[in-house]
Amino acid sequence: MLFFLSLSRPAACFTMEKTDMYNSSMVSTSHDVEESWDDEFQQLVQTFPKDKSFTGMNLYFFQGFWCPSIVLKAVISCQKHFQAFDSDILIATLPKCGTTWLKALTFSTLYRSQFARENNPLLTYNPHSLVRFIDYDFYLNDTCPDLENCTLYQPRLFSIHLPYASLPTSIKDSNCKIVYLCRNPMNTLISFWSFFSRLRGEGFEPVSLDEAFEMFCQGINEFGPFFDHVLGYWRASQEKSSKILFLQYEDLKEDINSHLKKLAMFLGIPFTEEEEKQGVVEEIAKICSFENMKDLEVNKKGAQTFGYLQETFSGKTKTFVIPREAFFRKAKTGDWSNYLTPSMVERLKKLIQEKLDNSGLTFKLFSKTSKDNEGCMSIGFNL
Ligand code: PAP
Repeated sequence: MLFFLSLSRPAACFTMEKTDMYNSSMVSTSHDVEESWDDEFQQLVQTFPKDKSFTGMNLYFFQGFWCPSIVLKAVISCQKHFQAFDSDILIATLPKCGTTWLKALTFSTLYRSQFARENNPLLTYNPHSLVRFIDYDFYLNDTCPDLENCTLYQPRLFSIHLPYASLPTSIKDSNCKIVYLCRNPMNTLISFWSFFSRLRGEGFEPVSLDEAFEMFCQGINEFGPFFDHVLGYWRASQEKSSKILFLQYEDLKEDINSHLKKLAMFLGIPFTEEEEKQGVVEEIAKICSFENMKDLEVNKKGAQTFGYLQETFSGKTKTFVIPREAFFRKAKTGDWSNYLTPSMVERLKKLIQEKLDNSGLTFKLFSKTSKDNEGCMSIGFNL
């Protein structure tokens, strides 16, 4: 805790300490959350189509995407109240596309001059403690939180799962920068399904892979449809390349060093010749690597709590608690080949071709680096 005692940002300090105090019995279910909604909100959501995700969570179709009930109110609040600064940096992802990794990489790159190299806070804190979600953290229990000094360092660095079209207007209209990371849909689905299967009984009741596959193809999953989310950011990044950096998990796995340089350049703080000579790029890549992060004490034990502020909607505090080790599974680029049947692959391949047609966007199904594919069945598919 020494590191945080030396900082004069009480809100962030509070966050870190609280995180370890929760346990998984505090997970809010969709049912709990919906019970806490007042009559006016209940009436409003009645107008939204409703379905259940393959994770077991209730979803509401809102502004063209499937919003998990646990964050629906937070999403509406942040759209109304969040004020972006021109200097803000926003990490945008669909769940299971590499959020944890991108948080680690962006935090380490953006703030590298603000802590000693050997004291990277990632060594003692999970990336989700260091970079908080706008939707899953700050607005979960507070309609209008004070976010002026809510991050440990400056400029402010946040994360969000919302599709581009539903971002708060001030994010789209300001000069703040967005780093978007996507992942091929086959790995996203398998990562998603495995994650929630692992959490069965801890507030989640996921379904079979067959059912999950069907729903994913229909676009019914958290913040989905998958392709709308990806294409929304892809098209925006084509129009505004200085505002949105569009990255793919598989590319990062193939060559992390060049992508770190690209990231630093985009953030306006390119690595200097001196830093490159000193091996700073390689050092950040190593600290943020899956192999390093999954073996850190902080990531092997305890639970990560989302939505930590104490003010509540209808007197209930919503929390969302995940065992930290669940964020680090296999991190392979071809793991889908161990799960999906040839007919599932064929169907998803067709869907990818149909959805990405004329967009200029392609997905890699396997990495060119054989190390990334170890343990994956090579069934020879590529797009
Ligand atoms: P979240 O939505 O729960 O935050 P997210 O971090 O987006 O999850 O994605 C998790 C995936 O990233 C996992 O992939 P897998 O299921 O295929 O294994 C996880 O293993 C992988 N991952 C986590 N940390 C890293 C890392 N440092 N480098 C590369 N991949 C990582």
